[in-house]
Amino acid sequence: MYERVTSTLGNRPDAISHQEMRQRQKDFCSELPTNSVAIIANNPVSIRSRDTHHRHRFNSYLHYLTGWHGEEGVAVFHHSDGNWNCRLYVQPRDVEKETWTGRRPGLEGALSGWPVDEATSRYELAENLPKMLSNCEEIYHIEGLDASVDEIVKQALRDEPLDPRLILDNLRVIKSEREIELMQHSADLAAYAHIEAMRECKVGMGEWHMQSIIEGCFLYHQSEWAYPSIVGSGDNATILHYNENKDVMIDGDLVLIDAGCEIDGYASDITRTFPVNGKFTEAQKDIYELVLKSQLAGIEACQAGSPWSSMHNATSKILAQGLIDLGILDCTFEEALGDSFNGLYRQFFMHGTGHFLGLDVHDVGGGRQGDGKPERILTPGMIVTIEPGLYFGAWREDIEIDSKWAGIGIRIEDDVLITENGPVVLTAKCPKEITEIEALVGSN
Ligand SMILES: [Mn+2]
Repeated sequence: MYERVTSTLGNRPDAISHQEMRQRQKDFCSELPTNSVAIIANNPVSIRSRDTHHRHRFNSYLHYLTGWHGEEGVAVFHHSDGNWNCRLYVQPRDVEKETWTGRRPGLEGALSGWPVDEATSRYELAENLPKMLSNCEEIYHIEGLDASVDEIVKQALRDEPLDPRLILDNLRVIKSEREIELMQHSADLAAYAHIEAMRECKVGMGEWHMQSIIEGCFLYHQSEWAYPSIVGSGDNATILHYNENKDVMIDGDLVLIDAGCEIDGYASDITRTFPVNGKFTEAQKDIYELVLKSQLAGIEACQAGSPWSSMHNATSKILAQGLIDLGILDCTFEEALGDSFNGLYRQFFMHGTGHFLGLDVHDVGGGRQGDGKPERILTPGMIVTIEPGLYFGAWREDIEIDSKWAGIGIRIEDDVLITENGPVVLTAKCPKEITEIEALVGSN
């Protein structure tokens, strides 16, 4: 089943170059005041059971600036009068330990294999860092990642550390050409994984079978999930973050799959909803076509120069009007829509229209800027998701709906690149028209 995927997937683009990461370091450090230090720590390792750990995932900021992907690793940037220095603290070589836990690049390997100026033993951090911090003007640090670094910073500080994310998020929100290539590849692989799941889907299979097809496809292509895969059939599709994936899929139900993968850390994020038996009922079709119409309007709203809220405004108007037209809401359009976050239609569409996508699946950059900050203006190089949905959980006691809609949960999600020439759907290879889906589901 994977051969036809490989034949159409194409080669994986090269990872981000050292030159590009050096430019990121320069862009970051040039925003720091002179004689300041920025510490970028790694994500902690977390216990799964006794002496077994959850699979470690590098910190996205550390990876963005240095490409480092080991479990340990702390990057320390020192900026002074336009010059900057990047020192990476890593685990030194230790053959005895490496025999148990895997090979380490060590200091020499880190210096030659990563775009850093110096590599130092992790065990010297506790001695070096306090000296450095005592002589600098400003300290930038993300708290809560590495307890040992938190402690050093706390000892050295007079005030709260400054947050380097405020600078880095503005850099990360605009994707470079190489980043877009990597995200296109991530989108292609996720699209094909969804297609495989549709092809293999049969009444009586388990939600977990769909999950195994999708995640098997990721793994086969040296990728992995970017977030826990959601496979919800029937009423399970109306629970937004359902990921138990433990029920058998029943004739007549829909199944909602929200799954995406990572390529060099860059996420894709796709949702498709389709009938388990391959044929939409009239009621399912009514809701599906409404969600699709709203999603297409959301994508069309992804225009450079438009404010972030234009995407949600586009999807919500169509959903509110559509719910009235189907007789699900009995009220005026104004009552249905409200301010697009509090209208009556929110009973059935309770999440946002989309989010930024990048090294984090819910990527940094915050579209709806709060605390008096203006909202983001859509700019070429930004990548967002557009994912409206409608959910009529039969289990919900808080809503009154005709039984023909009960148990329908539909979301359609694509990844969209903002360009000067309008939106580019990176996940366009994943079918979403009713005729395409009906032809594909169970076809294998
Ligand atoms: Mn999403």
